Amino acid sequence: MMTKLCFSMASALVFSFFSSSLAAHAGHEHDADVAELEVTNVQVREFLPASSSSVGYLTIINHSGTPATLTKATLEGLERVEIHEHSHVNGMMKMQQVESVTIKAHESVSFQPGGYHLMVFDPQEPLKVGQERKLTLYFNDGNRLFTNAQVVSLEAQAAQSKPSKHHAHH
Ligand SMILES: [Cu+2]
Repeated sequence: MMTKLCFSMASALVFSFFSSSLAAHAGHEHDADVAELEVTNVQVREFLPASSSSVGYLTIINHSGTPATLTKATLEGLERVEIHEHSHVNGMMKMQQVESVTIKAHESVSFQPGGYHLMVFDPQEPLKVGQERKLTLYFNDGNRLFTNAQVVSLEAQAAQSKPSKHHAHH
């Protein structure tokens, strides 16, 4: 009796912590309802001289019928990664850290100049153009996604991310 009570209290604590993900799954009966996520165009820019941070971009595609919420990212060999967004405040472009980014069901979110981006700090060794570094994405339902980030130069990144209203693929 006592054991059961303790167990349910512990469960309640855990569940309240993950309440948003629980709510998202409410009504689903499948036991393995893992979000089907795809990550593409993962790149991180080399650090510029005398700069303490650099920036990473990627696209997360959510193929599932359940929203996915990214809460954290880590990059191999970097002490710290933050999720940032750019926003316009009173006509000024402002950058701020965000707690999470939600990718709605059957939609995608691109981390790109002027929008969401990963801010990376404190490399243990310099990032070199052409390297690949393991990127881990953490989601609020406990899922993790592993991928490789390509280290690119500022020039390559600028060339790729020229503002364009059209898709320049193919
Ligand atoms: Cu930033």
